[in-house]
Amino acid sequence: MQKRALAIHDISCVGRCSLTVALPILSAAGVNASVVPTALLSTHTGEFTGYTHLDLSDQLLPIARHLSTLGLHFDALYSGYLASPAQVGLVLTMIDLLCDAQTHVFVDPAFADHGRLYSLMDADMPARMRALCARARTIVPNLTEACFLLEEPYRSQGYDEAYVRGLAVRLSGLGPKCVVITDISLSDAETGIAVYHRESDTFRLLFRPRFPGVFHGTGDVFASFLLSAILGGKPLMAAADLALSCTHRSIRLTLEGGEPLRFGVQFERVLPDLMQALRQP
Ligand code: PXL
Repeated sequence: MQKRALAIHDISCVGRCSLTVALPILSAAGVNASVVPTALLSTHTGEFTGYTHLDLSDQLLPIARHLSTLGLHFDALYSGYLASPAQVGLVLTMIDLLCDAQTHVFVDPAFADHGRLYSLMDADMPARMRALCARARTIVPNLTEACFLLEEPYRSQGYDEAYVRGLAVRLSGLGPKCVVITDISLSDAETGIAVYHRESDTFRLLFRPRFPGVFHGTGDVFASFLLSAILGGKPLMAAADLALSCTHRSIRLTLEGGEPLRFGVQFERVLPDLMQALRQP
C-alpha cells in the first residue's frame, strides 16, 4: 500500500526549504504527499532581506476540518516551520482531527539555528513547541533547537558524547520515542547527528566530513529524507544514516556546482540515490 503523509510547513517561493523540499523528497520516495501551508513567503528568512510574509493561520483549521471528512488515513503527519506560537496550538488540534493511533507524528521544530531564533520567530516559540514535541513519535531538532527546548545554554563546540546523549534522553523525556539531533560536532573535521531510540535505549552518533559554510534548508532536507526512509520501511538508525548520506551529498554537489548557498542545496540530484537505496531491503 502506498504511504500517505501530510506535510505542514511554509511555502518559501525561492530558496529551497520547507514544502519545496518536503514534497519532492517524499514524492520521490513513493509517498503520497498532501500539504497544508502555514505561511507564504517570497524567500526563506535567512540571508535574504525584503521578503514577503503571509501568515495562513486562519486557513489551518478550516482545511483540517474538511480533510477530516474525507476518510483518509495519514501514515505520517510531518510538521516544520510554523509562522507563530499560536500555530502550535492549531497543529495540535490538526493532530486530533487527522491522526489515528498508527499515524507517525514527526516534528521538525524549525525555529532556530546557530544559537539564535530565526528572524521572524517569536520568543515564545520554544516553550510552545515543547507541547508539539510531546505529541510526536519522532523529533528532529538541530542542536540550537534542542538547547532552546531544554532551556539549556547553547554551545557550538567543546562538548562530548555524554553531553549529547544527555540532551537526547532529556528530549525524549518530553514525549517522543525517537530523537534525532542534527548539527553535532565533536571535532572541526566532522559534523553529524545524534540518534536516540528510547525503547531500545540505543544511542549513536553518526558523522561525515564537514564542509565549511552555512547551508540553508539542510535541516528540512535531512528531515524529509529521514521521514521518507522511515516510511520506506527502514529502521531508525539505517534511515538516519541514509538521510545523513543524502544530505551530505546534496551539500557536496551544491559546492561543486557553485550555486550561491542562500538558494539551498541541490537535493534534486540525490533523489535517484534515495530511490535506489529504498529499493534495497
Ligand atoms: O529551513 C527552515 C526555514 C523554513 N522556512 C522559513 C525559514 C527557514 C529558515 O530560515 O526562514 C520561512
